[in-house]
Amino acid sequence: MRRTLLFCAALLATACAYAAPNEIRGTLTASHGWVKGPDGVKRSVKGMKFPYVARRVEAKKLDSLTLRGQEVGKPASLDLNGLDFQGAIDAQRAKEAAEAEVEVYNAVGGDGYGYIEGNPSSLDDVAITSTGLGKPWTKLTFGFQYESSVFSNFLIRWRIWTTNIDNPAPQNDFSNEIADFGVIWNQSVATGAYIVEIQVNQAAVVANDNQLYMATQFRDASNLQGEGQFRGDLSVIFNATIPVTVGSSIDQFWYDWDPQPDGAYENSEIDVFEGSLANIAYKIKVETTGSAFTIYPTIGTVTTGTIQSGDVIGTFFPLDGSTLVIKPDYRVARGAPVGVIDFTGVSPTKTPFAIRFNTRTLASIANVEQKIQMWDYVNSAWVNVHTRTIGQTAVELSESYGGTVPLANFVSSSNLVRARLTYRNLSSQIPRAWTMTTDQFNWVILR
Ligand SMILES: [Ca+2]
Ligand SMILES: [Ca+2]
Ligand SMILES: [Ca+2]
Repeated sequence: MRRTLLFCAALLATACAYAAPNEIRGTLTASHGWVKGPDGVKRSVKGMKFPYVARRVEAKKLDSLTLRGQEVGKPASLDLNGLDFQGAIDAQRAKEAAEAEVEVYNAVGGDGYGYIEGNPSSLDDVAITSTGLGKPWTKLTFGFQYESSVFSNFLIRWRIWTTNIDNPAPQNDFSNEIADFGVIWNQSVATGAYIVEIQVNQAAVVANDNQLYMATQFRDASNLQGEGQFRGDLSVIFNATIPVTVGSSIDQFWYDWDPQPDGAYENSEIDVFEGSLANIAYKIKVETTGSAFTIYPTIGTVTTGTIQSGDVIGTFFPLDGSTLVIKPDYRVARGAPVGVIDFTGVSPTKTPFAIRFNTRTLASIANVEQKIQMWDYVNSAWVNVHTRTIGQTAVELSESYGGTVPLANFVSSSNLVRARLTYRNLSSQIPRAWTMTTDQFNWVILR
């Protein structure tokens, strides 16, 4: 059943009042989640760092007394005549045309933002332009209204599906999920509305379907799986007065309220606003030149440890019955890795857009610390990409570099890339006769 919501007509009063530039910049760390790559494989984004810039905007509150099933009187319709949104849109487009990235969806702009009080979970249909198909996302913009006067950290979770189906209640009515990840917002903010642009290129989100269904959830930050309580003092921001300028969205959204937010979006929860547009304020940009290359090491050198069996060929493919197995060398400084393999490859570009590693490794003992590092040719230093503990069960890992060193630093003037895989035993009591097995080690470089 579709309900009609009264979206405050007072939006008009602020439609022309541009918010003062009041930017907050920082970095958000992914608490959990994954993104499905163009090859259909889910890859973890946990621990990845996303730079962001946030700005204050004005957003008007709906009268919550009119919500949820009550029929409301028809408010005065919005009169957009005479408001020059097009000028602002054209200026923004001209600015972005000069950049290497392209908008494929834009429901952000103007100043007619709004929110429903106590709405920490909603979903909107997002039709991106065909330009965005198969291209890695660079920036994602969204908004939140912070209602409490006291700040505490919260978790923002995004879930993106490509198919809307009708499942029996109370199941979610969306399938074919391409991304589900969250970040912890820990920058103290005052009560008010914020539009936030985050840089997500490290996550290498790629949509192969132009019809997306994208949910935003605000939850308790103590559950790092994104399953915490919904935060009633945070609300999704809508762009209520100007239509979607790039891509499209039907004038409706999925209001996750029945009987309370549960993170399942049902077609019985579709809602509209009376006199205002029901589009969540999202913007998506992609890198149009992006394409992914798998890079196999041309050289693999065991710089610490001795080879028991195999060679670099064993690291090309996982689960191929071919591996590189090394034994530890304890003639190293105390606490230093006892197994180190240095790999060299050739990059398809001097200016990578994203660098990811695919590995499958194990040890013959438990509690072995493993690091992946990349050589920074500019600063002549190894830079850590990922650290984890491995053991006797092989683990496949697909990890992108999400740090702050410019990716071009990792490519030499002759297009070489160097990476290092280290093994260090964390237990001092173990027998010294053990082995480290590398079944796969390669890069995926996006350009
Ligand atoms: Ca629901
Ligand atoms: Ca919509
Ligand atoms: Ca192998």
